[in-house]
Amino acid sequence: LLAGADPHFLAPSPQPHSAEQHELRDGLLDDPAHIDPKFLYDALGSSLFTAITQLPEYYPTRCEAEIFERHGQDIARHIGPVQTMIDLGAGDCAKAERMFASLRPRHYVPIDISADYLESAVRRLRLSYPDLRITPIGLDFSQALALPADIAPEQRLFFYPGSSIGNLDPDAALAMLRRIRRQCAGGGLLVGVDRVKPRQVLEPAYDDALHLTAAFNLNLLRHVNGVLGSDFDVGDWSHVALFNSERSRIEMHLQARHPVTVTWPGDARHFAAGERIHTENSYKFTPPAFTDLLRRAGFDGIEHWSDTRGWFSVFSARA
Ligand code: AVI
Repeated sequence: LLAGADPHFLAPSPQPHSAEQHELRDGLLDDPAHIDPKFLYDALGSSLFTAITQLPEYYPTRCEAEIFERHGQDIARHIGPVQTMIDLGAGDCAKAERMFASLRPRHYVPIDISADYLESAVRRLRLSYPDLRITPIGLDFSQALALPADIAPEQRLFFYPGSSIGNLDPDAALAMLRRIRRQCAGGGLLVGVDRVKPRQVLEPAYDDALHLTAAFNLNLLRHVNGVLGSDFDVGDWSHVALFNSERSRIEMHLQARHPVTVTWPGDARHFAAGERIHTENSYKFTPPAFTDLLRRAGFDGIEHWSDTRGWFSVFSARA
């Protein structure tokens, strides 16, 4: 009866209500706990990732740039004329920009979950390429791939660089490639893929001397606090990156430095010292394994190019 006078009565429900909150809650209560790597990419996380790509230890970006530089014309010949280039996970748009000279797209559609970060990159691009039509889309394309209907599928070249496909588990990677193929029948896909190599090269790329990757991983907890209303303290956790050779993937985890209880509206979870939250996988492929994945997704006309050390490959395929 006195509900109107109780300041707590109309407080938001303590149960998680958004889809993201549900997803986070389920992952945190799972055993072992996990958080989807998309939570790495708030505005600060996206900036940290851009910084990571400049680290001496993080070879993928430089290897891929070398491939585009040395084989750009060959790649463009394989693809043929490009009307619309759809950039999946565009970030700062720098990778696509490197291909503009050889691919000469008329329309560029960068898609990224971090819409603010994308907007500032697009503002810069518009100044440098006044004749290029640019349609930025802020979207979590891991969920759905809705594109403007006025772009005919055969005019679509999907650009999926940086080995981001490697951040999906095998089933999800296959599903994503199938979804892309359905969206570009008669068009194509240009995709960057990181290759299997010795642990001595792989692990420092994900655990660098400047600890930027540690900051990138830990920042996910601050992002999660904002979304879920949890009370993660970054100081309670340390960054772990290791190569799981059986599953051909780098794994990133956050490991409790001491016993920690994390709470959020409606729930709590206790973590013992040393207990981990799995935050990311980054799969590494051999060229035959990735060719096979593309074929299973329905692509053909598959060709690939590699850097001089054979650490990274770029695949072109027809849908
Ligand atoms: C975006 N993605 C391809 C990066 C990778 O290498 O898996 C993300 C990353 N995680 C740690 N460092 C970089």
